[in-house]
Amino acid sequence: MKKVLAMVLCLVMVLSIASIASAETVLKLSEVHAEGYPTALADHEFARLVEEKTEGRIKIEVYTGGTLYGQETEAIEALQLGDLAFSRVSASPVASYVPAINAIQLPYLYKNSAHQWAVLNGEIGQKFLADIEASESGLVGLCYYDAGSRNFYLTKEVNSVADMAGLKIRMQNSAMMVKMTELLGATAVTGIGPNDVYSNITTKVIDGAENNWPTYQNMGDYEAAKYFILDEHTRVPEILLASAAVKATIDEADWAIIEACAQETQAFEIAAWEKKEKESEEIVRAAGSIVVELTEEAKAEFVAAVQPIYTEYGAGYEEVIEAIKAVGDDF
Ligand code: BDP
Repeated sequence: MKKVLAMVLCLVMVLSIASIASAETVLKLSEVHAEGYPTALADHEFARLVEEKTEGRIKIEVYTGGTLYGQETEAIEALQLGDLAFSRVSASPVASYVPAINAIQLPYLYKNSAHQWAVLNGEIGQKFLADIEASESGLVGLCYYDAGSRNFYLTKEVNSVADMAGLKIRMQNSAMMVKMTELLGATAVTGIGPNDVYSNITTKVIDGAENNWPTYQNMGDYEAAKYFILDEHTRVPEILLASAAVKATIDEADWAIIEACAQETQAFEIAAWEKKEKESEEIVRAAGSIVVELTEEAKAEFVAAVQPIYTEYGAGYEEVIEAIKAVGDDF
């Protein structure tokens, strides 16, 4: 009798272990930045929180350095197909699938970082984030992260809009950003993932690119293009995206945990961002990068040159653009 009981107990244990194992859902997250970059740190924190708060039911594997998808448009399409669960991407390529997102990343829209964050974490920004899912793009926006401001970096010195003429500049896969480059008189080159910018500068396929201090430094691009033009043309936030198709397979309560964990990582990323932004600036300056501070007149020329974007990409969003600008009165 005892033997039978022991066997039954054993069987129960084996079966329950098996059911625990099969109840674990493993989801992938794709990231173009290397380990240690602020967004990559946030991805891992997100994975850690989700595993902890779902008590191991959901495990997120983070793939950094663009190893899963080298271009964010590829990752976004994988999310739409349900082949990928999460991807931390820049808002620029998201607008190719959810055009409304262009309204929160128009050139020279924000006065400074505080203005941008008051908008993104206020009613306007949260509505745009929710619109990603409502647009039926197959994408779900979980939270915004910081990416500072973007600036051109080139192999040639630029002090005015006229100096931009004819330069071949790698831009993100975004029609609006391409248009902006053209309005400045340069030629936009798309289809190059951020990890391939350095090699394309050294082989002279492009004369440079544009990005924030951390990407310029972390990707090593500062070693190929030493002029960093502080024109601060855009403030493009990062977005942690999820796949709507994958969301549909997850228990509702667990999805609520996922959403809350994503929100929780925002402050974590912003803290890491602030530290990295300073460090990167110091590194590139020490390495001999030439930082061009545009004169007020030159900056005004850049701002004026890109204004047609507001008519083309801001059409239908006039009121919200005014509201975004009005938030800036407090800063
Ligand atoms: C960086 C963003 C990254 C983009 C990259 C780019 O963090 O998500 O992929 O720019 O220019 O600032 O492609």
